[in-house]
Amino acid sequence: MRRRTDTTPLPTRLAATPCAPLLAALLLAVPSLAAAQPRAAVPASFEGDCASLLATLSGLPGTTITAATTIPAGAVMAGGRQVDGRHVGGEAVAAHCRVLGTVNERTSPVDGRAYGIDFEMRLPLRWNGRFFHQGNGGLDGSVLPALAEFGGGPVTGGLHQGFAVLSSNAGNRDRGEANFGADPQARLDYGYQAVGSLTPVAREIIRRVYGKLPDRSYFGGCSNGGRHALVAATRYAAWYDGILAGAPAFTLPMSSVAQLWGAQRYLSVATDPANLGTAFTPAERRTVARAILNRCDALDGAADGIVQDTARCQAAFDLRRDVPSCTGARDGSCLTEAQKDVVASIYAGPALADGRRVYSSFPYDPGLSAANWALWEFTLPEARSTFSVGMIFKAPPESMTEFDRRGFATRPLETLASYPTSTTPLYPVAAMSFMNPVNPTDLSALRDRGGRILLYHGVSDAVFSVNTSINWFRDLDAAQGGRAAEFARVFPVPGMAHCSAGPATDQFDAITPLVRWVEEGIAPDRIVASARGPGTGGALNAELPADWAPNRTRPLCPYPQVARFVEGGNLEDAGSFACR
Ligand SMILES: [Ca+2]
Repeated sequence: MRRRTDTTPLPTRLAATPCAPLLAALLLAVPSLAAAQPRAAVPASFEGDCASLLATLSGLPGTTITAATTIPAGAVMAGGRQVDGRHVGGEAVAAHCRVLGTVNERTSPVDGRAYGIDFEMRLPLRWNGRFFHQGNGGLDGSVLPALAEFGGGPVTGGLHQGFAVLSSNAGNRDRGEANFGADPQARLDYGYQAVGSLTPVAREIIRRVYGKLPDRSYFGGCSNGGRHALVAATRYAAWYDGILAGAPAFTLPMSSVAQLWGAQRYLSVATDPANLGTAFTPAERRTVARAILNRCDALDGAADGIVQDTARCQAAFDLRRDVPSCTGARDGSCLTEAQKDVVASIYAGPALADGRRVYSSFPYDPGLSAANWALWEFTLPEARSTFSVGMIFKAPPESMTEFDRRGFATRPLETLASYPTSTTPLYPVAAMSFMNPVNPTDLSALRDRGGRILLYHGVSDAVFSVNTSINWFRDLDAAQGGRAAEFARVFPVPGMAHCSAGPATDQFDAITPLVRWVEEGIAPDRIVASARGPGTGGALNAELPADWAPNRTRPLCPYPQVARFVEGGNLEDAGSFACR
């Protein structure tokens, strides 16, 4: 039975709390670290007028609510796709209230600009009793719609499933630019403190709107959003029960340094220095992808254009041996020895002269043919990593004019790799501290309260290596005496690029299996993913091989298991594959 909700503003101590520096009173409302048993959320509803929430939510400490509006059923769609600016297909998301607000509005004493943790919450009228904190990507800086959607063509979303969903700008308003790095507090907010400031506000909003705190709370995102989720798992475990981390950006500052180093390497073989993509052209990448498939495709029992057994493939494939070496001019069918050196070194990952690794290796996988792979290798190092390394991950920051788009080309790796640990009196916390999960192999607080953590990661992710997720799991498993899978699992997505795309089955619902794990104790042994081919209704993936069924399905398997073909089955159907 749905619970009728009292929407009267609660005359709690909160209403009397002055706008103290953030929310000491709310912080006291952290739930206890008890009850490790699975427990399901109980739905409730909001039956008032969304506009009334302006009054209901007044007086939240440190918080300004700026709007509360009704979003009618169908105004937002889950799934489907855009055609000529019109949404086609998908399912209508139910009516909900959209609340906009800001926490910690302030003026920076350093750069004089206005900062605030802007957020929106989407609150379903028929609520499933759960909170979903949506981590956004890149450098944050804008409030993306709080839909909690995942995968290349979302098949559902947290809002569509009835969650109350929160999204924020993580404390800066630079819309993906890095100028906020001048402000020390904005750095910390981007790293983790925006989550710490917003979570108690969101919980209190839920309590006032529905009359109770969320029964279960989830945090999910991909890329930097996956990093936010992992950071929450270590810093704010008391507030979250389920963590969904897609392509989580472990050691993001060092990943950005690795991107700059990789760009330097590509520059050495680029035929046009103004276009790094000429170092390794689309035709050349397809040649390498074919060579990988030749060696590795059948290792999983199915010659189907997907390399499921990534680990065995690394032993089976040899770039120097298996890719033809050019004997004349480069024509796309071969690589020069210099190109092979560059590509092999980038896959191996950067290391300092004394052998210390700066960033992880990457596995060979045919997904390097994807446009998204090239975007991260050739475009974003200059277009983003220069700015983020200089302005956010270095102390003191360097302005973009000083650290220009070619500034990266002349700085040695040793210099670049020293930035993320640098500090000054004005910037006393190093990027490697404020960006990373705290001791990511100690998740005992999350584990002990029955929390669960689910990672997914594209095997051809060119910026955040899937190996970082696998290495994390192996370290966690060692720390947990081989029992990490009881509360943490990693699902590699073969062929998938960064968060989506590539020759892959890249649409899936990872929220439902996580909820079932947290609330029913049923661990996810496989997640069925599907392709986005022509006619399947979702956003079209133009990079699918023509010989794949448009609606091909595959199981995503928890590492170290691999999807293996069962003799006699239909090659296009997930049911023909076993995780083992
Ligand atoms: Ca295969």
